[in-house]
Amino acid sequence: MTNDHCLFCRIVDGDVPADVVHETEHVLAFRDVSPKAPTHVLVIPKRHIASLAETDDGDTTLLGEVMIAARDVARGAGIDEAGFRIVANTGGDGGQTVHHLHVHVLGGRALGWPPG
Ligand code: DGP
Repeated sequence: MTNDHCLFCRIVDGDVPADVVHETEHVLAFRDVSPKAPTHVLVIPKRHIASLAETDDGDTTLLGEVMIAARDVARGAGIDEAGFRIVANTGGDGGQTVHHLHVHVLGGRALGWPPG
């Protein structure tokens, strides 16, 4: 189920355009509008879940599908062998700004650590 007030739900519904790079029955992946690396893709469950903190134990399969999709995005971008990063900003201190669970797939350059 999607949420009319959620930006990423509107992307799922096709009401807001996005550069989709990968899609499965339950998962969508599209390029971040403000890329922080040569490859910067967001992978989301199509169903509205506000954040990782809002998941429950019944979401295990869906979360696995999100991670497998992130792997496939990395493979598709040709960054899987060089390395890449998965980030799930969660809540205020986590820096989450869009409240629909998403993982960032970042790569194509050497990434610094720790994050800010
Ligand atoms: P976060 O800060 O982890 O909640 O990341 C949200 C990301 O969403 C941020 O990197 C920018 C991206 N973003 C915000 N609005 C849009 C949009 O309309 N389209 C796309 N493709 N990305 C967006």
